[in-house]
Amino acid sequence: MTMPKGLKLVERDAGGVDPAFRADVLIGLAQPQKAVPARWFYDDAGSALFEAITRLPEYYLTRAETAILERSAGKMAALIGPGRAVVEFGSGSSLKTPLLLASIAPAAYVPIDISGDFLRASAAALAAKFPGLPVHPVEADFMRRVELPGEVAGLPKLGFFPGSTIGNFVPATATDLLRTMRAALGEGALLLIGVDLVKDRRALLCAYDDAEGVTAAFNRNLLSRINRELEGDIPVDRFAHQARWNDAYARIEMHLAAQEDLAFSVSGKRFAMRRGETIHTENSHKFTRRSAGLLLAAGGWEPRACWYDPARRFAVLLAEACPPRSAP
Ligand code: AVJ
Repeated sequence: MTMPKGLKLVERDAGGVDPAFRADVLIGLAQPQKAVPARWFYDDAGSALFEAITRLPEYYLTRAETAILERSAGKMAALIGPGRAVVEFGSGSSLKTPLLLASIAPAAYVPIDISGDFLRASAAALAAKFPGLPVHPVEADFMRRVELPGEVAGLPKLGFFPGSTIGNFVPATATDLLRTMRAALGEGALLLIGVDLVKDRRALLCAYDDAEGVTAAFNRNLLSRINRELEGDIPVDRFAHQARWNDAYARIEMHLAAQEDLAFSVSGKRFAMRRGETIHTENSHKFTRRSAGLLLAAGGWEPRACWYDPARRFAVLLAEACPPRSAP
């Protein structure tokens, strides 16, 4: 088992806080529509709450995508071929990765995650499950350009971006991210990407507003994290979780709505909110096969194949890095 300590590319200030978190929160809270980027959900508590979400009856995404990887593994493997370095963006601690690794005979596995503890735990679990597979974890924010470990430099790559995480980004940012991935993965790379599909809006709203309130806790944890890490005094329990369907952009939005006029400070800066005013915390875009294909193409990836779960709630697409643009 090859299991190096891993590359660490996440910055920390004197208090152990990523300075990009402070900057994003202070800028986001100063906007007319307050907003904090969704990637800051995933501290250790947030990552654990997300794991709980994936087990909720309402949250079909994880089960649907796992079913696709189970039932279509053979066809995927035939198109992907053996000997690639699998580079997973935002590895978390999923069950999907072993399904993929077991079917394609990869040459190495490179999980990239911003949450160091989850990264190390899942990398160690995978290395134990696949003795002989070199595992090279990278603790990094994949939104910035990630330098891959030297050990996989000569190998063809398969990017793996499951979970419909691409849906968290507005189209301009999603396109940038796909281009960044293409640049990091190199010529001849493939990308296996999961996207949640447009469907009945009630089913979508329930998936983001579950009966047990786990998604509400996940949403509110962002405020607790701000209080913990950025010297905040936000009255967390005065905020209500909201899930909304934005039809123009085909996306679920999560917000935290102030239940009364209130004020708080973060990092020594004062903020005030009126009753009903919200902090926008997440977009989760939903796709059709065509809209996903168009986004991939805009990001420099040519869609090659698409698989669905039996209920057609979710899709996994395989795309190939476009050669540098020639025609038309
Ligand atoms: C991990 C980004 C795919 O958008 O469905 C789950 C996160 N947010 N419930 C999603 C999430 C609320 C999730 N992704």
